[in-house]
Amino acid sequence: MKTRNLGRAVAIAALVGAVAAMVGCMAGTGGRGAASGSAAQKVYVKPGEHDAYYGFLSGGHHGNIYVYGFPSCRHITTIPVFTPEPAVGYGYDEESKEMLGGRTWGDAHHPGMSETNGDYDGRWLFINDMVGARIARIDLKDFKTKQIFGPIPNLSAAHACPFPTPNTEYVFAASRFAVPVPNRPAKVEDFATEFRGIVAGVKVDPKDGTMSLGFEILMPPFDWDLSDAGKGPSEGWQFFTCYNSEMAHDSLEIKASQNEMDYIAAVDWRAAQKAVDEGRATTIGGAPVLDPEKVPGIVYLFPVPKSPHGVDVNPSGEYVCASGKLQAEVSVYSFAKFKAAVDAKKFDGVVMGIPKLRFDDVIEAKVPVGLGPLHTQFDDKGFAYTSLFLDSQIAKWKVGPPWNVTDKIDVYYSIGHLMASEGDTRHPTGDYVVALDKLSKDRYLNVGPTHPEAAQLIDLRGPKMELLQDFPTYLEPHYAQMIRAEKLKPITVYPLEENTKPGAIKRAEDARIERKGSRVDVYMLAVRTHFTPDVVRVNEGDDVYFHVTNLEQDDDIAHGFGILWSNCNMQVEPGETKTMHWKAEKAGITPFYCSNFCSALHQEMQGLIEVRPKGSPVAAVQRPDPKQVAEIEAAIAQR
Ligand code: K7E
Ligand code: CUA
Repeated sequence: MKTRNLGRAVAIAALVGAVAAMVGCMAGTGGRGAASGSAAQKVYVKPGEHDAYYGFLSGGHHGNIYVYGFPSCRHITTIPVFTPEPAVGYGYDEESKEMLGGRTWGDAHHPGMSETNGDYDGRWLFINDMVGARIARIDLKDFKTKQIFGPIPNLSAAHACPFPTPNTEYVFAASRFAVPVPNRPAKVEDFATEFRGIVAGVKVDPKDGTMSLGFEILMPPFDWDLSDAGKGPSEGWQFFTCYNSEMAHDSLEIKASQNEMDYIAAVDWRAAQKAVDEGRATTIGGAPVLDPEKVPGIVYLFPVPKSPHGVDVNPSGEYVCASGKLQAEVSVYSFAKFKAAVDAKKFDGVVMGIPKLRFDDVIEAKVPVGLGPLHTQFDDKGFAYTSLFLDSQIAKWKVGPPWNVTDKIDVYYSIGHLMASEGDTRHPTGDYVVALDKLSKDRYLNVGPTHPEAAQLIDLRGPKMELLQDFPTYLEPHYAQMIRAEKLKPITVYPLEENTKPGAIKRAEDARIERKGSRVDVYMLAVRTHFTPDVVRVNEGDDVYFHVTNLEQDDDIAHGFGILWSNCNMQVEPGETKTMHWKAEKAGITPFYCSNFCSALHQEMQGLIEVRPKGSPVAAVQRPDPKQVAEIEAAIAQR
């Protein structure tokens, strides 16, 4: 026994030693590969405390936005944008249903924060629906989608989108798939002659963010891929990468990889808008379209090796960085050289009316980052971070001589975009980068063949990048934006006095049911713990519109409104009014209830719709029982 115990003690001591050595070793190398103890502390945000950053991750073909807190990597909320969301009733109530226009999906790739002087100003978040060529604006005052602009005419999908300009004058969209413009019957074999690409400049109203079409430019039928806005010296220019300059219409994975060089298009958006304002555009599909053959000086091309994907302008605005997917380098272009060549008219031919510059006249440096470079972000110390899809790594490199790679870190696995804290602004904060990995494989508990997407938080503050945390996301973030939390000041209730919705009521005595023909409008109040009216009488065949006002002015007291045996459900937030249409299909009784837990008597917050046989006699206006109204008013006054 004794010997055995001794043996065990020795074994335990050895184990403790080994663990200590391991921890020491990990700390010494910055805990790479696996998060160290210090990494755990760096992501720990105490219960009740808040994160330092908001992160907005696009939901990809889920069509929405995921909101995370960093450094904790906690999922805080999801903002429905292009896809209906039944819990809050987005796409179910009349207003949001109209905004979605009958579409039930979108493919959201690139969130773009509004900017002032090249820095995030925290007003709006724009996001593209790639497949639908639409752009949505989310108001960061209440984290709600307020406008969906599009489908933008003549555009076949918008991937290079929206990438706002430094003062949010414009967001952009460029067609991913070329089609005939205007779209008409055509043979796919005539791709090179009949098909066209489009770059669209979408104006943003500086006061309220409303989007409207500024201009479109007819482009060669290449696949326009990504974009970024010039800033500082390059402000006023918007850069777009493309692939398939071969103009193949089939077997793209082979045929679109033939050319040594594809292109970046540089658009002078002020010149383009001026040309439209001077009446030099042709109207196609209702849009003012500029043809570079007829309107010179609005767009130029310069070559980029090997099917580029991302294009990113560095914080100073001096360099335009593009990554050929099939190349092991980032190509860094000098904006000054580009501008000098344009001013000297030093062109190397013309592509469909667009002057082309020589590669050697614009290139500044080639940085050997590694295999499969896709996207680049920046910090506050003059370094860039490029995602490497094939190597499953991030490469850190010096922006400026000697243009060398100074660090690399493994990511798990197959990284697409990456997002640095305010990393695409004039003043990145240099704290974190999030790797948005395409494959998670073995990183999480197995949930069957559909794995979650993998995101990873990496600390940029030390000399070496340090992996801090893995966190899974639902399908499928592409790009993201990370903004310092103090820049956002969202409201917590809608002030009742500002609620001017036509269906709004603010006193129980205004609750009523009005009928015009077979249209019935129910003006309903929701307040803990009652709907007024809670008995609604209608006739079979009526179209009933419930205008529900939540009278609460307390944080986090939302009421739900769900109708049995229907698709009708919505959440009404404090001070808000929403309208839900319900068809009285069948005579009988249909209950409705508050679907959002709101109070101790939440379960009692319910009511009945009495559907009478067709043609039953009904009053033009019904009001709830005055005694009930008095009780509700008394309860409201007591709060
Ligand atoms: Cu996934 Cu920007 Cu659509 Cu790159 S995109 S990875
Ligand atoms: Cu109101 Cu639950």
